[in-house]
Amino acid sequence: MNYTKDSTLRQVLQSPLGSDVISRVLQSLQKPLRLVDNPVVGNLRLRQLPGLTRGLVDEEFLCALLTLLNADDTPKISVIPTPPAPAWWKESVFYQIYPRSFCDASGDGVGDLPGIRTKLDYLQALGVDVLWLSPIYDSPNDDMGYDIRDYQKIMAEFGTLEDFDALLADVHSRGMRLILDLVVNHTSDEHAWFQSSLHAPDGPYGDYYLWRDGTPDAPPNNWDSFFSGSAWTWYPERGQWALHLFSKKQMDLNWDNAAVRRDVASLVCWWLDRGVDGFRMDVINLISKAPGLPNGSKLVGGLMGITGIEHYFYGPHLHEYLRELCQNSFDRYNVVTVGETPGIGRETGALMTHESRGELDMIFNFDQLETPGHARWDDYAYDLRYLRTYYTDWQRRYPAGCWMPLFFENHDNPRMVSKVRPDGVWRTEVSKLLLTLQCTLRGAPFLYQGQELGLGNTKFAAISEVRDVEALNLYAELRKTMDDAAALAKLNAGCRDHARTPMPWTAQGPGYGFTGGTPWLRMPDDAPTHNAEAAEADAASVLHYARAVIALRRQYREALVYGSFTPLGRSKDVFAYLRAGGGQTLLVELNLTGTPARRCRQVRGRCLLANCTLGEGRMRPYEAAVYLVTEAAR
Ligand code: TEU
Repeated sequence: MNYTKDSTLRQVLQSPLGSDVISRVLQSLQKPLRLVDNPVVGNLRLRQLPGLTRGLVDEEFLCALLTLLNADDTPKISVIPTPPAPAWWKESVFYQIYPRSFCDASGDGVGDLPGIRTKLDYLQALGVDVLWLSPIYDSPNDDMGYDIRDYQKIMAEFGTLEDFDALLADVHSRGMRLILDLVVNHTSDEHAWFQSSLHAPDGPYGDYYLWRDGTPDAPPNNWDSFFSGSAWTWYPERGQWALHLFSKKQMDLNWDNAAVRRDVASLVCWWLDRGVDGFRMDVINLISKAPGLPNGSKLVGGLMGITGIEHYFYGPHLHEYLRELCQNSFDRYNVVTVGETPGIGRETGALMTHESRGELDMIFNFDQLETPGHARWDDYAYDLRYLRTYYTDWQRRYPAGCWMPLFFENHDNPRMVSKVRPDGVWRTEVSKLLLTLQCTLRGAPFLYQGQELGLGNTKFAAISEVRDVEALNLYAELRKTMDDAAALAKLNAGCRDHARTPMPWTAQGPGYGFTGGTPWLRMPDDAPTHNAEAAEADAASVLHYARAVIALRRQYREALVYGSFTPLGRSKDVFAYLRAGGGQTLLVELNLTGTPARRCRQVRGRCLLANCTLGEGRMRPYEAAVYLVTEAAR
């Protein structure tokens, strides 16, 4: 189909990309998705939007949208409700480790690979199947390892390749698996490829990065860095600009260069030959940039918080490059791939992961991490009722040949319990409710280190306590227009260091079992009360509940992994659904509010697990329970 300004919104919705873009615009404007089902709205032509939105949707946006729509004519994946094909990674519970903050065996205050090895009993007892390590490769740590200097060397603070091999062998001996974090949209500026590209423009690596001509006072376009400022740095040595979507030391690779794609496939195979069970692939949807690197639309920049993203979040060669990489590496091994894909929605995510596509196995969508109209840096109380809308939509409309990760935390986001209850009340119940959701919806649960302890945010009292380059750059920007206290308050709302404070293993300060030295980042405020030792001793702890709900998922695998999903009830406060398979039906009932709520009376069952003492009356605040359905309600 050729889209033009005379195309109607209904026609645009037929495009996977168009559907995702319209969903995101509506979500940002806090309008219901069903708005487009209105025939009047559906018949609106694109050319009418600037007038109807008083210029909010501008001509620049329409041009960018039409370019995107006409660049990818792939039809939507049909949602035929067939049973999912079995796969080991669909049955697995994943656990993300941020190695820098997990366990320090050497005593230098930085977590390391031998330290992880000392905690494998703990992880096996938790019941997780696959460990995902955030980057462990040699790095100057400008972005804590997401700026790789040598893909085939272990970061000195973390240990050696021999330490890695020993860890992997130990993980495998326990019947567990391990995946690494693949960061190949960019490398460190200290990587040999970049140094060669910079100093030998006519050499073999001269075209490995995105270099553009210009003058030192005018970057090639208006693209922002995710980490504040321009996405361009001028290099007098080469007399050109180089692109970095992230920090100034994270240089974007030129994926249009076949030699880059060949070298990436080769380093992937090097790790797969070493026995690694797959990869989480950092910002992998950003690898294909629009030809000419055109200026970004002000509207998109406002909606997405970053100017230029429409020209690379779903680029013209993305599917082609993913398919090529899979054919030249992953497809030759029995491994799992999960793409980290900021900006990718349900329909474009299906095109990147459906089993018929020969691309990735899963992608992370991040729309559940903030409620509509909010961004990570906003200081607000997250309303859990949004999850009923979000997951009902995804569970019913994500095609059967796709599989969604189920997560609420990672190393880039504040702790979810603190977003839901900034006051800290009901923290244990909310932690258990979120774990119940993750382990009873259809998809792959991804727990993040410390979530099983119910860890919350840490209040950073001064910028000197913060380590994250994103936060430090943002603080410098904020201080141009606000005082230190206001800038810190903004930082404390969304800082990634909330999730990077080291794991507390015991109640003994100052290292709390994480280190015998001085931790590289301050320990969490929760360390004295929410540590693994205290959790082990408390039968009502989040840790014991996490073990139980993971075990439940394994016990009722036919229903909770591969089974059907049927939402129940109409109350917005209660998320109730059935999971049925293998002759078993389970009811999951969650009160998403801090006030009592009416129960779902449609089915009865025997309670298998609950996050509180169940009563006969209304549901308690944040009550979560799983029942084995014995009979339909009369
Ligand atoms: O994050 C990219 C990404 O998804 C961003 O939106 C992310 O949330 C970040 O906070 C920027 O706003 C990945 C990694 O998870 C992150 O740790 C790295 O800093 C980034 O890529 C660059 O490698």
